[in-house]
Amino acid sequence: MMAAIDFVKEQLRIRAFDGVLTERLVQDPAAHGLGRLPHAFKPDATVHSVCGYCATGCSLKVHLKSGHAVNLSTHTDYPVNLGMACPKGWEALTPLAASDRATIPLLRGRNDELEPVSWGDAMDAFCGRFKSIQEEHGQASVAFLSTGQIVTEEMAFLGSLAKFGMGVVHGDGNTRQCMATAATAYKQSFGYDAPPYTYQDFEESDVLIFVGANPCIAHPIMWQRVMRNQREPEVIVVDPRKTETAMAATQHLAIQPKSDLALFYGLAAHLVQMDAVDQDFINAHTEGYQAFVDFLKDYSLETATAATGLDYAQVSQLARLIASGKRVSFWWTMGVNQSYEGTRLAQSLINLALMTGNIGKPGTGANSITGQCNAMGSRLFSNTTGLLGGRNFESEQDRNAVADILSIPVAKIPDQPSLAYNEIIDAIEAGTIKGLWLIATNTAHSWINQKRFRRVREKLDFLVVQDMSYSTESAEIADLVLPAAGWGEKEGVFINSERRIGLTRKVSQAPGEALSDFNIFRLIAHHWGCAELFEEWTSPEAVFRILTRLSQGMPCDITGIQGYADLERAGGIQWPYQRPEGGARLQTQRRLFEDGKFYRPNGRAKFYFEAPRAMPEPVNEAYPFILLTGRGTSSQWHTQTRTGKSDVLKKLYPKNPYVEINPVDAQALQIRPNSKVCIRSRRGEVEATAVILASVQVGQVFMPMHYRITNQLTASVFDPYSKQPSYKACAVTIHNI
Ligand SMILES: Nc1nc2c(c(=O)[nH]1)N[C@H]1C(S)=C(S)[C@@H](COP(=O)(O)OP(=O)(O)OC[C@H]3O[C@@H](n4cnc5c(=O)[nH]c(N)nc54)[C@H](O)[C@@H]3O)O[C@H]1N2
Ligand SMILES: Nc1nc2c(c(=O)[nH]1)N[C@H]1C(S)=C(S)[C@@H](COP(=O)(O)OP(=O)(O)OC[C@H]3O[C@@H](n4cnc5c(=O)[nH]c(N)nc54)[C@H](O)[C@@H]3O)O[C@H]1N2
Ligand code: SF4
Ligand SMILES: [Mo]
Repeated sequence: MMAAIDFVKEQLRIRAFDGVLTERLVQDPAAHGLGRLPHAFKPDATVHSVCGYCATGCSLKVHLKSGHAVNLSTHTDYPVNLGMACPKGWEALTPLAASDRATIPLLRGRNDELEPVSWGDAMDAFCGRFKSIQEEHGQASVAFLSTGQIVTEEMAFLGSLAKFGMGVVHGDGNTRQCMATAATAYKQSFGYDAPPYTYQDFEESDVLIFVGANPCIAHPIMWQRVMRNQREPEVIVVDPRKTETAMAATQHLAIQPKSDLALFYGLAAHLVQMDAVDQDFINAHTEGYQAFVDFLKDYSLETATAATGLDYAQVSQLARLIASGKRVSFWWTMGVNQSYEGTRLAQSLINLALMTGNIGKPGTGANSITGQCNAMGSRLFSNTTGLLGGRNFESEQDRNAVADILSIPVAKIPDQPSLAYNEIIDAIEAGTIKGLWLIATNTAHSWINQKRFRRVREKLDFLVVQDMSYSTESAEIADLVLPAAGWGEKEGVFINSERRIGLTRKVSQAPGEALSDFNIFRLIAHHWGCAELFEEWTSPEAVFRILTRLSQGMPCDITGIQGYADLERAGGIQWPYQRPEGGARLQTQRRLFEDGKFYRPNGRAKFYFEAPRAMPEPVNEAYPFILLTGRGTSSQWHTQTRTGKSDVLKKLYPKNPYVEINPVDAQALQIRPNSKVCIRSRRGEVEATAVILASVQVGQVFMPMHYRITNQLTASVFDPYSKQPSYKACAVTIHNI
């Protein structure tokens, strides 16, 4: 009886505290430091902040006037962008003032409309609905899907709150759509998810091979770094399309979609035959080479030529360049990662770097370029498929280590990894997951095979969307919308493509009652009744210090960084970073594996390989074209919830959805420029404007992902190891309307 009374008293205490906290968070944000600009900023200060769009991680200088962010300029001394920025960066402040900003929580009411509610009611709905779903269907019946676009402190908070506090078992991120392949490939080959390069490598390489990457559009400032290369480099672009990057390169290999694996195995076989390999490096630092050589006996430059549709001369010239002994670097992005055999393809590039000793030295490397501003942060600290700090949920030792560092009971840590994004969607379809929480991702536009996703959504009992904007495709179909602050309205760190941890600052007030994701998580922790686990998680910087502790002894060890001031002073810091002995100066550019030691238990990198498979959805008579998808312009970002709000950017890209088609095909189908056409796949039918361009090959068409129609066509096909969607190729037919 006493115990029951104590329990009730405790509940009342929590509720009373919650009430006060909620009131104060909403009515008097200054009480929690939410509303004020950080005290360090004078009303007319210039604040250094890292851009919140792509993974390049440029530093921007935001100028305040009377406490308001009025404009920005670039930062000449920052080692990433050296004073440059792309159109999205220049326009980074504009979306903050968009008219569709989410300013108050919305809850779907009796008449099926989303209606404004207080944060208190929103929290009651969030906790009440999710808890009752868990009571009825089990702990694992609520899941979350997060992002590579919130700060690392928020990602870690979300993953820890959901998994340790709310008993959620399954949570994944939109980084599954993007980086899972590279992460899996590195983990297997190197023993840890560790892109090895530093941006200086763009400038120090003699031969840069870009595979399935269009940095002119997607990472313009990385491309500027290539342009600064003084070594007269050969720049080779392997892409079915003659992209902006391919046009600027010294060589374009217009490969047939999804034939890359045959190309790189053919090149590897040729290098072996020519004895153009670095046998000393192979012997000292790798494992599995002989098995790889045995496997390669079926491959040659001839098989590569036959499979890819490339000229023999082109392929053999590439082989000669790789064999030349110069500094060769391999770079890849979504043309590799978003493939049904992406992991092995990424590893075919890793294998080439390893066998030629092109790793750990200036201008070399097997280098995956990341996409979103904090994709790398999510890979290490989102606590989704991997436990905090690049650990494993299955490992008792790892669970104990995390429980120890966080001072939480080890029983709170699940002993199984999360289902991947696609498996969470499958579980919703199967009826085992009933509640879903989306944070900073717009699944109802960006996920593959949208019609299926819309059908699956109907099976959810409760969908929560936490976003900056009311008008996203996902927010529109939510049961509860939690209004979030965006980039520039909160602080924390992003980790860029070269592992550089950079600080992003609060320079503007979030509108209305929108709260930073960080404070939304605090609020939820209190309402859920698990705040005692997060007593130390009081501010982003306090969490950053927790992250440094979590990194201790891991390959990403950043125990040398004491706080945000260190990051600001140093111009960002690449992981790993332990404090140098004797106070040695920090090098601003650092690459991994200079000592040839990899993270696998025996210190050696491993060769992974597997025979290429046929395309899951090849063309046929009914669907004779391969649809390629990707980035359209440097002024468009993903589902356009931010770049679609800038009048300046809107002038720089086509307003309406379009499809690019080769002139030969257009003529055969009597499609005229700018006419309306219908594109149909086995999953859907959409309309777009025809753009006739020789940059796409005959038999292929291209549609940018920024328009919501594109993913109505794509197919639910995934890489078996990384579970990343194969967005880049499906069969379609096209005709005039
Ligand atoms: N402006 C802008 N910049 C962005 C983004 C954005 O939305 N807008 N998004 C960011 C994010 S999250 C990401 S992940 C990156 C993506 O950056 P990228 O990967 O560079 O961009 P994509 O256009 O998706 O794909 C790159 C290329 O892959 C090619 N490709 C398709 N199939 C194949 C194939 O089978 N083989 C080969 N070799 N190539 C193929 C496509 O033709 C395309 O040109 O960009 C980041 N930067
Ligand atoms: N067909 C096709 N589809 C693709 C791709 C492709 O190449 N082809 N690429 C895939 C790739 S690589 C990616 S990364 C995904 C991207 O897909 P998404 O992540 O779904 O796209 P975004 O538009 O970036 O969505 C981010 C959402 O977060 C919100 N937001 C921004 N900042 C914040 C914040 O600080 N807090 C909160 N709570 N919300 C915020 C934005 O308003 C927006 O709604 O798309 C994938 N989809
Ligand atoms: S290149 Fe990327 S990080 Fe740099 S300004 Fe453009 S969007 Fe921002
Ligand atoms: Mo991405």
